Amino acid sequence: METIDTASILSHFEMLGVVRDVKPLGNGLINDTYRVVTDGSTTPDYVLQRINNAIFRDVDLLQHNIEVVTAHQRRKLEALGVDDIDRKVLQFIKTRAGKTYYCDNDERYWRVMVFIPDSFTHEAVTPESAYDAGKAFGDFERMLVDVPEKLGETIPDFHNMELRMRQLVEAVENDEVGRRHEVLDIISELERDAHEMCQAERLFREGKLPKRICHCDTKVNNMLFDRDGKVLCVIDLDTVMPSFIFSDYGDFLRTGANFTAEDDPDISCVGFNEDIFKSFTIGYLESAHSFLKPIEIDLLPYAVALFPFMQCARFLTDYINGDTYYKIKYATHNLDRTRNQLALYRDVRNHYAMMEEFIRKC
Ligand code: GN1
Ligand code: MG
Repeated sequence: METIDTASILSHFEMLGVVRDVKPLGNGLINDTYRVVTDGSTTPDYVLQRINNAIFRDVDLLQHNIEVVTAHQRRKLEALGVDDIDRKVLQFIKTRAGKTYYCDNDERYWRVMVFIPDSFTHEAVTPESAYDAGKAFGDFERMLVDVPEKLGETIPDFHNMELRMRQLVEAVENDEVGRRHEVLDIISELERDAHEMCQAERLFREGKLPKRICHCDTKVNNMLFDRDGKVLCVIDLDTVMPSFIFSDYGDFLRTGANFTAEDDPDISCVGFNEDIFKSFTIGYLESAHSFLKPIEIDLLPYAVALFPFMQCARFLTDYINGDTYYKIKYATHNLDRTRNQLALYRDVRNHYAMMEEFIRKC
């Protein structure tokens, strides 16, 4: 394991207090995250994060997006007279050079945020918290409809299903580590449905479907809750960028409405939880219906299928490539994730009629 001199990294940031401890935080698959504990009760704790710049290649653009978005959120909440704003918007600490990130001598990129006290992440939701989560993501998107500048894409074509299929085909052709023969059945199932699942890109090219700023990584664990299980705020803002608005809806249900974790190797536990779907949908549409176009609402059930499908293709691509993208804990971790997401995708497809009917009623 690499050794990291956190004291030296932190010394570049305008932080308060004396650092007592630095320990790993959260379960993100891309960045490395630590909680920085400071001495005494008058100074905040902090979150130190190493931004994975093999994946986020333009850290300057990424941090600029985040600064624009959090400043915009803060202004909106202030205008609404909301209390406790520091618990509802992330706050980044500047370096002594006035930036919100620091690049060390080994070209590793770091940033520091204030840790929101008494906040928690969860890996699963209940029907009650799913309703709150729906409202929170709808509010998040609604707040960002009038961001005063055009944001760049921190990962170009991030949720472009056509690109994800091309990346899969390329991985299969190269078969870098000789795993193709293990997954032929999954590849052909994905290829069978690819045309249908790529419909968003076609609608976009035809000018029928817009892109707007959305979060693009609405996993359940990318949200902070307070002690009573109420949503405080949305975190992990690296992927906030223009995309299809239904991404946030579909991607949340991918983790929130799966009966089990996205990497549960026992696929008999995988399935689409209708109760979570219903509460999340009610909450989401309560805050998002005012700005969604009819086509964006019509595509919601499609998005619920698209995200496990896309995630299945992405995990599978990474497995075939020899696990170069997602953090893994054991050799077949990405394969287990792939099968899990495929099982969820299949089950979601059996719920199309129910979803359409429910969304119409909402
Ligand atoms: C990654 O960083 P994390 O764990 O919140 C990934 C998402 C995937 C997710 C799958 C930048 O999110 O797109 O849906 O893993 N983020 C990136 O669990 O690729
Ligand atoms: Mg995360």
